[in-house]
Amino acid sequence: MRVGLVGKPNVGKSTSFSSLTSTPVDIADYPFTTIEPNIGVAWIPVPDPCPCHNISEEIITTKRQEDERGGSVCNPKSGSCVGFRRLVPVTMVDVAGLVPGANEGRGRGNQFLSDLSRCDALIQIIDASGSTDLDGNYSEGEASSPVQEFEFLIEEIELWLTSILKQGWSRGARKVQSGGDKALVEFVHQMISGLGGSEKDAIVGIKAAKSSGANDQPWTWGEETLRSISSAIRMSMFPIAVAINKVDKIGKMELQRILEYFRTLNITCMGTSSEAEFTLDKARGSGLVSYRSGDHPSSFTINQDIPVTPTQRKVLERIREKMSEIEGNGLVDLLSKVVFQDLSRIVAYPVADEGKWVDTENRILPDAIILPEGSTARDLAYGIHTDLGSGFIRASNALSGRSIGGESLISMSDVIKIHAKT
Ligand SMILES: Nc1nc2c(ncn2[C@@H]2O[C@H](COP(=O)(O)OP(=O)(O)OP(=O)(O)O)[C@@H](O)[C@H]2O)c(=O)[nH]1
Ligand SMILES: [Mg+2]
Repeated sequence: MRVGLVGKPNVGKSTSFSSLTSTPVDIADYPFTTIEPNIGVAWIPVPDPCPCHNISEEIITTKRQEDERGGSVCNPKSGSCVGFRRLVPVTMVDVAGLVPGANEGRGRGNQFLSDLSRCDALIQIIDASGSTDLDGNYSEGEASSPVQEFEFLIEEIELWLTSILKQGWSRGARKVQSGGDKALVEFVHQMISGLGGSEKDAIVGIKAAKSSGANDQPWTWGEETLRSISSAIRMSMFPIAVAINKVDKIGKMELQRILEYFRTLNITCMGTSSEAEFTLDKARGSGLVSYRSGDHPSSFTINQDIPVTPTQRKVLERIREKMSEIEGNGLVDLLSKVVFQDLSRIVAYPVADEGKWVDTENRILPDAIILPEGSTARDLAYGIHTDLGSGFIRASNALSGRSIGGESLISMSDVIKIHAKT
């Protein structure tokens, strides 16, 4: 799972990245602070409780009541689980800012878009305060609006995709004409596969061309038709959610107005203050505050056993006051919505022993694998290891005890043992 942070320069992409991944990166109040992409891991809670809450008392040695982990008894190889709230990893990519005209070489040009290859979704960080223009420079009055920021970004990504399709389109489309739609889809698939585009994305693109009234001689298709293909491919390959950032600089009504706009477009959106979350993440790192990632940013507690200076306390209380006005639980919550709602991902827990739910080293539910909805037991096997996929014989559902075939669908929170040839 890979999610890219995009937007015009100077909006808080790197601040968001740093708070989500607890990784220090360059952050500054001018455009193009980030040039090379930052890559890190964010941890998001699985919406359903970890199956370790279903483990019978007979097979665990740790007593739940005595456990500081709120009853969780699993042993995640990575991440953690407290109170049956299991955290799974999402790779985050923070790229350079995008400016209008990037497709013609302005700013960093299109180079950075290649950095987004293989991202499953994008989160656009938008500056709610509107204090900088689309190039990220401060300007008098309202320099640019959230709507403008959103529209130009979509346009730039689509123009970039169009320019990729345009390269050798008519020659390539003519070459595959005897193969019909199937060959045309394959031709488009090849062009976008380097960016992580799938056959499904190519099918969606060709369908869009047809329904836009394109003729049945694809090699004659012009800019407009290729643009409709790009638009459909963009929506399929890079669904976009929006973080209305820097909400600490605007009023509640103004935030509601902006959110309303994106909601009518059916876009997942949330008001955020990545600067506040960044400060809280640092404060948690140094033990000053406690909170669970994904809970509301005003819900932190100031720890009593560590001395907090009056200034620190003032800053923290100011954050609490400002954040308490905001709906939604911040960046981790937004990321969870992208993964589990927009992308409909599920989580399955493979084990080596379906009776004890452990791996070969006796670790309880060590792995949590994120899969697309509609994945089969065989897909899960491939998701764990290619050898397990190619040697797949059958699987068993550890909850029901039933044996299942390779084509059986996996559901959220399934605990599965894969039987494979070694
Ligand atoms: N008030 C406020 N300032 C913020 C917030 N998030 C980021 N900033 C500030 O905005 C400026 C730009 O932040 P960055 O994270 O470097 O922005 P960026 O989008 O990565 O910028 P580029 O890499 O140049 O494209 C910095 O001064 C941040 O401190 C926020 O939520 N509120
Ligand atoms: Mg940056």
